Amino acid sequence: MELEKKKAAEEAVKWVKNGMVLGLGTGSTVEFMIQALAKLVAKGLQVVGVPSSERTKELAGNLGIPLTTLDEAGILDLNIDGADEFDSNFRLIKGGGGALLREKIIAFNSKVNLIIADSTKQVEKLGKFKLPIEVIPFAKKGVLMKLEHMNLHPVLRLQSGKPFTTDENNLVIDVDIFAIEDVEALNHTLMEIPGVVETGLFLNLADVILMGKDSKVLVFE
Ligand code: ABF
Repeated sequence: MELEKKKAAEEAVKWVKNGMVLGLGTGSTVEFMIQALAKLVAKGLQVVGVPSSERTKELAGNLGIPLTTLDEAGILDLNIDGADEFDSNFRLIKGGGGALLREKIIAFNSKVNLIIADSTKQVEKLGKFKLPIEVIPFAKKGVLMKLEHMNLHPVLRLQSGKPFTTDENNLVIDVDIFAIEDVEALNHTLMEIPGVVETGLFLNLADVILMGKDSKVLVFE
């Protein structure tokens, strides 16, 4: 799968034009893209990136990619990000790496959203991967009870035995949505729960998906 990720990532940087303001996603596929982008920057390509996580900020910064903030940038020309799952309707589950909130804000503020993925991410039905939900710590108990009541089998995400915290100092609760048919309605219901900041369901956001498949890259648009 590493080869497929790298292939998709290398294809993605061909979409980058001189002078663009870029959204830089998070995850191992994006890391291949950042490495490829850094090589182009070293050869003179002029771009500026808005990182979607502290992890991406550190990597891109260390590799010499000029960075800015979303406040400074405003609308981004192109956002390149990974995904945990995607279906044929371009609906995504994201947030396995815990960066869903900033990733969704960047995606919403980008003219074009390019998703890069290996072929294991393509699914007929979303939900084999648990859906991450970002939650304000104060609301943890109530949100967990509500999600339990909705039969979504919520699990508070842990890291080294402690609650995982996002770059925005929130918690992540992972839920099982495989049995759900109407993910749009589910997303709406989840967003109505006080304390839920964002979900990892990215609906109507992806424009193009580049999927590595063996040594090729398939383009879905
Ligand atoms: C981010 O990284 C996420 O939203 C998604 O959770 C993850 C994909 O990771 P990888 O590219 O490592 O599979 O884009």
